[in-house]
Amino acid sequence: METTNVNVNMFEALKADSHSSPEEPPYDPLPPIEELPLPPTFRWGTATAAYQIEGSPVADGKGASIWDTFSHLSPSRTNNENGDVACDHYNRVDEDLDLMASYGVDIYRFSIAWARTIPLGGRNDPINAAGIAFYNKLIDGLLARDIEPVVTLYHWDVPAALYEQYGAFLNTAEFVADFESYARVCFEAFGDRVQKWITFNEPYIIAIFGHHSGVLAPGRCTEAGGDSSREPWVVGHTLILAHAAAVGLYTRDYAGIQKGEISIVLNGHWYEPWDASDPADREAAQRRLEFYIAWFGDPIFLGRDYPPAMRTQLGKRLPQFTEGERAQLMELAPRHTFYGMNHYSTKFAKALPSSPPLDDCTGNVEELSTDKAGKAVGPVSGMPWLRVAPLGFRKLLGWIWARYKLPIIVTENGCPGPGESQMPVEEAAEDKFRMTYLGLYLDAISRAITEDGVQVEGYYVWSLMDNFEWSAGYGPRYGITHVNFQTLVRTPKHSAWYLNRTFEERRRGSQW
Ligand code: GBH
Repeated sequence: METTNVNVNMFEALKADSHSSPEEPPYDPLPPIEELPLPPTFRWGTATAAYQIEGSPVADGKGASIWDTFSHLSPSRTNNENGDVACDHYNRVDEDLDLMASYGVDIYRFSIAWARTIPLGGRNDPINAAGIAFYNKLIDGLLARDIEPVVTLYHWDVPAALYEQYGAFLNTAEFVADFESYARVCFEAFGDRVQKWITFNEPYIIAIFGHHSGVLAPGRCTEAGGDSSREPWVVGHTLILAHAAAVGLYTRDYAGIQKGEISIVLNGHWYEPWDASDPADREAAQRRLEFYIAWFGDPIFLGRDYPPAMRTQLGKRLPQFTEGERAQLMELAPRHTFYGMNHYSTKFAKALPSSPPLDDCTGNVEELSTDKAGKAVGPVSGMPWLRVAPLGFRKLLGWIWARYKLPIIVTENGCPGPGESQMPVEEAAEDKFRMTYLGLYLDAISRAITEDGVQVEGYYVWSLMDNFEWSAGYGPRYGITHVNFQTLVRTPKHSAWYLNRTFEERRRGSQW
């Protein structure tokens, strides 16, 4: 197997890179990659989402999802691209399974396309046997290669019919009933072989990016006929109750026999105060984390109401949990055995002086990429918002652990390299920037475990392969495998071998 030595200080290279652009702000030196140890039980893998890789939007009876609709709007809101072919994973599943096996992954996190299994989505709608068969083939192929399937029930692709009929998440009672029914179909069909379930991927993004800014499907916002001051909070409420319904169902009817676990994946940046000497900015950073993460984390993992800062600011626009729902959340909170954490980067939080506008969703906080002194948290990746900040990651691991006391699984982490989308495959495959990012973020996990006492159990890199990056189309490349979107040829990047080797070695570390 090919190995790549990145056990060098890449910082100089990164600095040179960022200084090639005159507008790039300075940042404090990053630590060198030490390749610190991880527990022998630590599990690693790759992650994907159905719409981003599968293609075949109508094959074998699949129904349309809101992403099929959204990616075909005119004018385009997805860079004139769509997921009709994507990585053609639907037809290349065997090749992709072999690829993962060659990387030596322990797990594979993928999502089920709801509209493949129930084309119209609803609780009285027919089940599509061919859709079930596809995921059976995938799951059996993983197990045959000794790879554990980790299944996300919902990664942003609600059946279009449910959105057309009742607005999907906007109708809490209807959506909860349909989601619970869909979850049952999945537990019945796959639960004999799947031990780790995730209900929703990133409820914050579904609520805010889908119903506040409208950048992602279904693209709602005040300017487009929605209500950014109200709808995101309704959507968040629905997601919490739909999650609870699925967890309740699983613990009642399936956990005893199938012996699996179920949780949710929350994403969020870490926030540093813009002016660390200003108490208002320090509070703003905390408040921003609560509006991002504790919005879902407190009700789900603590069985509590929304964070007090949210109640104070949002008043009646933040829905109430009924007595019965509170009791349900309290009962289910301790059933969660892990916290799924998607994390990419760190930002600065600056307190805004006046009272927030009605459609504020941040906690009255301005988010910045530089602090008061004009410094960035780290070098910029291929995405302007994504800077290399392993210390922020370590702090967020500690924040989540302190608040929820649950073992953390990092269910997504990764980045596109600067300029990577313009590179020929040979150059893109030598992805030193990504290896440096991954190496530093894995060191942060090691430090969080050994020095801060945080329990971290696994790491799933985003992503197995370059794919359809939602509104950005095929521009940003997050894969550890290069995909040529004309020929669909897959080419492993060096980071794939780096992860393979580094997990082998780190898990043999001396601490354990
Ligand atoms: C994840 O979302 C998704 O689960 C995955 O499907 C996706 O491909 C992957 O990340 C890479 O994007 O408001 O300027 O800070 C991450 C969602 C997208 C949230 C970018 C924060 C930053 C824009 N993130 N977003 S900004």
